Amino acid sequence: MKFAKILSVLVSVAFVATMVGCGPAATPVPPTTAPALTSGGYVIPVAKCAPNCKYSDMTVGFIQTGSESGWRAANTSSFKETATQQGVTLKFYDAQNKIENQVSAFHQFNQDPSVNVIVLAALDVTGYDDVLAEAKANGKIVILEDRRIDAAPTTYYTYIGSDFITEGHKSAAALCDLLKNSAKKNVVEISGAVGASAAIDRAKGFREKMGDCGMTITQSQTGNWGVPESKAVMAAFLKQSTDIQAVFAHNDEEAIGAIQAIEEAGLTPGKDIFVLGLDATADGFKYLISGELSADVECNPLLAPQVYEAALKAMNGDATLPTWVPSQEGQFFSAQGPDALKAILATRKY
Ligand code: GYE
Repeated sequence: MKFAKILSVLVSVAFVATMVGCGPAATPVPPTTAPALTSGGYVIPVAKCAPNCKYSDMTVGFIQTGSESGWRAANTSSFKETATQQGVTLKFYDAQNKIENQVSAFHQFNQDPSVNVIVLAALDVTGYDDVLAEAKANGKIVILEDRRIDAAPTTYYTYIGSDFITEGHKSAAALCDLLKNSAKKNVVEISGAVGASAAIDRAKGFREKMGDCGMTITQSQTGNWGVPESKAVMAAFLKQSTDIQAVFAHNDEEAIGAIQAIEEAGLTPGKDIFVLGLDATADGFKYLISGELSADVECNPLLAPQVYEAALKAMNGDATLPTWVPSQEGQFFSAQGPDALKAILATRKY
């Protein structure tokens, strides 16, 4: 009898203890806010001002490639002008086409407490892993503009830029059409800077479609996005062989360099050799209108409004944006005629 009495006392003490709890009352744990995760698995470093952050709360560290082309100048103006219009604080860095400069600027911005968003126009598809990891550790929002990189989508909020492979496809289709009455279809390629996703993907896209009409790339070399270097490259191609029916140039400056070399060789661009460029800048239009350039595949440099809008979404913890926002682009042909092309040019900002 005595043992049963002791046991019942112990049981009741244990129950009371759990109800009342021996120790002091547990502090209520606030409900955990699930990290804002994009579809690419990127954990958004949501800003303190969320969900009501404004452009005036945004300080962007912008890492530009350099100033290698008309396209690049338009891209830079887009970021500077839109920042002023929106009231965004912009810290602009020109890497002068050196990747080591981009990496050190990225590190500087990671260490800069005033910077909450870092925007990168990547010179190369690799080489940023360390600074991307540092940005994550330092709570910096990272957005890629213009060019993609070979990095996991867990390392950046989104990429806003062109579908360069499709631009390559369009280029092949345009040259196929221009060469439809030509028995021979030998094409020389003046490619963009080695390592740049724009050059890699345009070349890939073109090669995916050139077989549609039996085109062959007989010579290929980089013109580093510039006129003088591309002129020298085209002159060397012509010295090697004049059995060339078309030029696939990765931007307008390279196309203009090729045109100059063709004319200096006593040949007529648009008649003896068809030249295609990419970007469709004002300079490109000038040569379309003269007929020296036969086709120009557009690449949109005016990306700043979309990039700042995406950055503000990220600051406010909005995880709905896809990991890639491709640009909408067209293409233009000298066959459209000078009047029509002049009318279009008059409506364009670059
Ligand atoms: O085609 C060229 C510039 O990345 C799309 O870079 C850009 C390219 C553009 O230098 O003109």
